[in-house]
Amino acid sequence: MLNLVLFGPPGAGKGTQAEFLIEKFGLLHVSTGDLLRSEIAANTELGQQAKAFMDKGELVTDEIVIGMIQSLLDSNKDAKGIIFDGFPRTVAQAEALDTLLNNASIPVKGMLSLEVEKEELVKRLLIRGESSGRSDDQDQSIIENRISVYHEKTSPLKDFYKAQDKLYEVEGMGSIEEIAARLCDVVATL
Ligand code: B4P
Repeated sequence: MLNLVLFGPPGAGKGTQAEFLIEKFGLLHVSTGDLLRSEIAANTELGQQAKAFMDKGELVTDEIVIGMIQSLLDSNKDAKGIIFDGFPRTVAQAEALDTLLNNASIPVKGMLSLEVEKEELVKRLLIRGESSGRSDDQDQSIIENRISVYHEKTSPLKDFYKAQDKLYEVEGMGSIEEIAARLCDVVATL
């Protein structure tokens, strides 16, 4: 199974690039952000809990997110591979994912880390905020908080995967097509 972690700060292009990768390599797309937004739209109890964190630009608790991933893996055992977009975001989530996948002998093959400058991230998210209706994209201070949370809690994951020899850093500046081509080149070697 070709299991990949698509990684990067908010606005790095994870969701955008996942669309290219799922089509080219026939992978299942798992975006914890999209899953959480569906729960919010359906006004479930989980969605209500998640919304309180997401509106402030904070991470949702590990317990909620890991539970969602666990049930998703259980119901997609026949997938050709999975692209994890926006997950894991903490070391605890990465450890839980390793346990789930290693127990099933389908480990993560690689982490693709999109490298983008902070000014560009803020610019992209403010532009998306004009049309997306996403409350976490509307306000520069919430966007800045998301980027700070990324540096504090999420970026250490690069070392986690580097220690396993699975980290692939990819330039995330440039056109969407240029970046997609760089990612596809890396995935083709895995
Ligand atoms: P996500 O939905 O993952 O949102 P994100 O980090 O902002 O990334 P996204 O994928 O949406 O943006 P992208 O880079 O594709 O998470 C939202 C929230 O959910 C989190 O803050 C957190 O609260 C919660 N959450 C999610 N997963 C969690 C977890 N595992 N644990 C705890 N909490 C979790 O694209 C951004 C924009 O840039 C797009 O509009 C795109 O069009 C544009 N863009 C992309 N590439 C471009 C390029 N090359 N040039 C110009 N624009 C580009």
